[in-house]
Amino acid sequence: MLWPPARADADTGYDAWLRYAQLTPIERAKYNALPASVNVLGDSALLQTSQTELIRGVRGMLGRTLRSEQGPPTEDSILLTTIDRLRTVALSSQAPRSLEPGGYWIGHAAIHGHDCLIIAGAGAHGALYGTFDLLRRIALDQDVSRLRVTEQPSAPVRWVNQWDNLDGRIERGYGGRSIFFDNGSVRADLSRAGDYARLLASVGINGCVVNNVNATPKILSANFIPQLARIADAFRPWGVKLAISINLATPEALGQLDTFDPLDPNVISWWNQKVDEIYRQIPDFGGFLVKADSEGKPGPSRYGRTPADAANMLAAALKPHGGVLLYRAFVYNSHLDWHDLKADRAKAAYDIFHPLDGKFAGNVIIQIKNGPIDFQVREPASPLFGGLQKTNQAIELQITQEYTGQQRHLVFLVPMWKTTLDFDMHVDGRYTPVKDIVTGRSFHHPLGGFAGVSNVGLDLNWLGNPMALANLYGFGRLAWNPNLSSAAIVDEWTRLTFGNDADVVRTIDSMQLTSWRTYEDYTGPLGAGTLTDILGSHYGPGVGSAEHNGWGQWFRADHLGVGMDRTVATGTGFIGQYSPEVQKQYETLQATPDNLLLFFHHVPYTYKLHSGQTVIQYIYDSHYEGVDRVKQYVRDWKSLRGRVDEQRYAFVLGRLKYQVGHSIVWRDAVCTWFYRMSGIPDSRGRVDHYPDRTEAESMQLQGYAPVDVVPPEDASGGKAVVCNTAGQTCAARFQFERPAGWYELDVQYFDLNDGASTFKVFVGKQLVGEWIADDDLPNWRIGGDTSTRREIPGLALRSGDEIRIEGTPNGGEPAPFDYVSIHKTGP
Ligand code: GCW
Repeated sequence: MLWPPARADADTGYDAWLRYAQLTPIERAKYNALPASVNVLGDSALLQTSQTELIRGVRGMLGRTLRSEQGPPTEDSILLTTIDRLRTVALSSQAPRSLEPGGYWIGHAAIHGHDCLIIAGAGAHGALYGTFDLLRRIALDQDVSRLRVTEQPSAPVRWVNQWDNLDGRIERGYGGRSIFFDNGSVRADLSRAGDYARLLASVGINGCVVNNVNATPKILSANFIPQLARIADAFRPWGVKLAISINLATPEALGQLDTFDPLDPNVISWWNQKVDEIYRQIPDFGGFLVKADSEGKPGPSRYGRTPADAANMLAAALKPHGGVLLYRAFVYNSHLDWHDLKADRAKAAYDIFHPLDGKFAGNVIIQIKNGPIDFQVREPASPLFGGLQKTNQAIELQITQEYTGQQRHLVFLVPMWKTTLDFDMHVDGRYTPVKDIVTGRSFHHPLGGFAGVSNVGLDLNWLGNPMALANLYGFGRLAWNPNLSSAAIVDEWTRLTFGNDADVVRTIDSMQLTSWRTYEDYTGPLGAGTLTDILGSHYGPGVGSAEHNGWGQWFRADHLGVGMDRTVATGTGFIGQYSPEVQKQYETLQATPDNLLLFFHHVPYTYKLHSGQTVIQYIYDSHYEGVDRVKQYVRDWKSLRGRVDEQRYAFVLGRLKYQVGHSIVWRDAVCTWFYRMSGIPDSRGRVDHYPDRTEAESMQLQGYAPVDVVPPEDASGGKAVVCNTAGQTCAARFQFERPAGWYELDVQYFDLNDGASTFKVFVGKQLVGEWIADDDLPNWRIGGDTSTRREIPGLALRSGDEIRIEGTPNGGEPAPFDYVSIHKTGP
């Protein structure tokens, strides 16, 4: 008998980890004893959602359509209900009596003599989460015949934040335009919002802040609230609450008052009325998120008031309706004095919020970024987690890969998040890992949890890369249970996303699990931070951009040494914000782990790491190793050809090949920069020495002209060539003078986002490569953001061959390129 193939040949990635792809016949047989009907007992809409989802999933995976029934079962059945209702039909079931909201029990019991598989939630939310749990187990090919599961979420707040602007753009979004807003209004078609809520609910996420923390007052105008209510309607069937970011100056900015002082009675009553207006239209509204006194946003400091004054005023308005107020601790002075060796941005959150501990209302939650700076590739845990014992907290994690490759680079962030969540703050000498603090366990707070900046967009695959969905999935799973391991989370995700083929699972799991370290290796060594252009896109290399300005992302490199001295003894004193036990881990060079060395200490380049290597040689070596690992990802991925649907296979392969090229750009920029700064050569002779390269500026140019690239380390030799002769094709040629053999020829060119130049490569008269530079990288300038590699493998070259690159400009893009690299691939 012929079975339909287990995988479709094309998968856009839209269904993410909820594909419900048909299982193999052997896998399916495992579920033969599953009941034929599914009963709903209870009247919540979420139970109906659960039933529809269960039918959808079972039909997809097992090819059977369960009978949809209401009320107590009249045959063997799957029963969807709440624990309270379950007691009315099955007194003897083993469902626990008390569970946290969102918790559930899955087990078997006889009801009126019928054998039932029961999913009973603490409330209807729990039944929905339990339904997704059962479906996940089936997709993972697990035995469900004797299931007995009790699960409950780690914390009540499991929210995502979207940084969507009302015009439809998303700040730091890399998956297309907003699914909520367009052109100043909420979209007419909100089907994507509903599908997003389904994805979120499937991993237990129960709230979504839909607009940018850099919030416009307009979101609260009278004609906008009904529009928000439509988004809430799209979320509601999935138990996801709508919340919004607000601008503290709104009462003034909307023109209704002449102040926004949080202690002014008119301001207080303005907010009370506004909140009432919202709840009249959105009864299950979640609450507000506030960014104030941060990066130019208005805040209570304008009136000499504190964050507690502002937060409590808003919280009081929300309280009668059950809403919460999330106030971000990302408050700092972005005009610090670089010359002041004691100045330290990392200290800001603790300095501002720790003195206010105990002053915040019960429905206020302080939302704290995992690290004290800003979503860098590696940071220590924010000391503020240990600095607020009487205040509810939530950890803010960034799913969207702002500083970690913007979804073009493969970076699975769960291991990074776990590093923070598992970090013991040793508050009062007790075991107090960050995960126990934010979930409220350590200091006995009922409120708190997780906020993930997700920034999905209209791209069919949501985040711009199907592999990046592992981060959204992982965020949800960790928020549910921060004790899950990275390996367990990624293994679930891979199986749900690509199926259970053992080679596929092993390969993708291992790529994902090593990817953060790989990215760190070629972008931000030893805790120096992501060495990107911090003044621009935060994407490509821009090593020096963090220094000599007020933003405070300094790593203080000079010709002798590198690193921020944050010690109590001689530095900024930041380390003093931690408990004594943690101070001991960071205050001395001996105790500090290598991977955070430059975050905490200033050391000479010749300083020896625990590994025995010098700092400078580590910088060089790690960058070369990082690139080698990305090259290996390409080979690993290629081994999956035919085992993953062609559409996602080709897409991911394209991204990984791009990553190889861009990791080389990163490697060369960082190594060259530190070589120039330190004057210490690479002991292995690689840095600033590229025997395979021919620089464009040294070729015979026809129409092309050399230009200096800024910063110079972002291009090989500091220069590129551009074709500025309008409407014409330019050329650059050189002679190949190496022994005959098989070679790969790589062209390093710049793909600017304001044009689509055409490139052609000839060997003698023969055209061997041709492409259009039409990618949409985040810059219109020649530099580290736009430098891109084109590989032309399998060329039989002979000494004396003329190699010619032809470039035809388009739009604002002058067909720029950097160099040609040719390396031997065969005899
Ligand atoms: O990481 C920085 C980002 C800003 C962002 C800010 C914040 C929304 O570069 O784009 O603004 O953090 O978290 O408020």
